[in-house]
Amino acid sequence: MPQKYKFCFGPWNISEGADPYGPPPRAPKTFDWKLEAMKNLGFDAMMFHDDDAVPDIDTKSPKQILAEAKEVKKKLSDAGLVAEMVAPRLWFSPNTIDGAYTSNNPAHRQYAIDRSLRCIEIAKVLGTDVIVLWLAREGTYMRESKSGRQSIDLLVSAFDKMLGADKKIRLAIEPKPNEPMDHAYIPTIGHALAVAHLTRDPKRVGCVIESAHAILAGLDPADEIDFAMSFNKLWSLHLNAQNGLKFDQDKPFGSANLRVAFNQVRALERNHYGSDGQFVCFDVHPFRTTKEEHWLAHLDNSRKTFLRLLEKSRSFDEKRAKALISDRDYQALDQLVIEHLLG
Ligand code: XUL
Ligand code: MN
Repeated sequence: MPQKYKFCFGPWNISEGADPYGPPPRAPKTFDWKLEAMKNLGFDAMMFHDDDAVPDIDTKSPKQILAEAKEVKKKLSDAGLVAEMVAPRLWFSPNTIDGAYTSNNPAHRQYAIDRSLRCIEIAKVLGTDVIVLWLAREGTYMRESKSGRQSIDLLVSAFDKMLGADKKIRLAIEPKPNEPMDHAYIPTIGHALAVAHLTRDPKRVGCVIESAHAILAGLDPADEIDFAMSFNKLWSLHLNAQNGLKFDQDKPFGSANLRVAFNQVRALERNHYGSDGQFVCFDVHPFRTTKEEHWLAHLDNSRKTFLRLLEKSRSFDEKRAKALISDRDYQALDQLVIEHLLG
């Protein structure tokens, strides 16, 4: 049976277009507006940061946080949607200016752990066991400011506290090699899966691949997918596109390089991604110039492109490809792929 894919995005993917050089070109939309948009687009699930579910989370009591999370859960259910994951947003607070779990300030490290435990409580209410950890500021702007060895110990100790707090949750690490940091401590899927083995429950530590992050690390996202899925550790996926080694662009899926996108879809197919309930999420943003009336097109287009590439993957002449591989005629194989993509 061919895999049927389920699709997802997060409220931050309907973004206002702010960049460091000028004001946002679009005014923010409410959570309810975004939820309605997601429903109308026919997506299946929403990704959350803890404060997407409970805004201004640091000013609220645990009781209030749970009450607001319950309201969000009800809104989701009423819209026929589910929560795909919750991620602690550990990079906005003044307490995480120098990193979260690896901050040089012990009080700030404690803040990061407390906030992560609250995030787990929110995930339980929203009905997901996946906690995504994008380790935004776990790294350095200058190498001498932190010890890499101590930072790995601190990361493992933080993960252990989360795993100990709830026996069901799974931690999905989302590696990224740089931005906002010069160098991050968990830059690739290999790093994420190696660190998993230092924790108290390696079975519950896996990963999320984001296409753009893999490209920023100089890797092919399709190889990262194959690698993670060889360990059964790909629990979520952020598809998007990235034009070379620049800032993290989060372009619509397929936008920068159709062949790289095609190979990601092929890797998902051969590994039966989704058969354990995983979603295909698009961590994409509108182009900065996007007008309000076109605000959702990057999400719809990413899914459209994914589905077109799925057809391309399923109709690829595997027999011919195999024969060319046996004959070591990679020039003809290259052309076979190009002609197939050109249609
Ligand atoms: C940052 C990024 C985040 C994570 C979730 O580059 O991709 O949006 O996906 O925290
Ligand atoms: Mn992402």
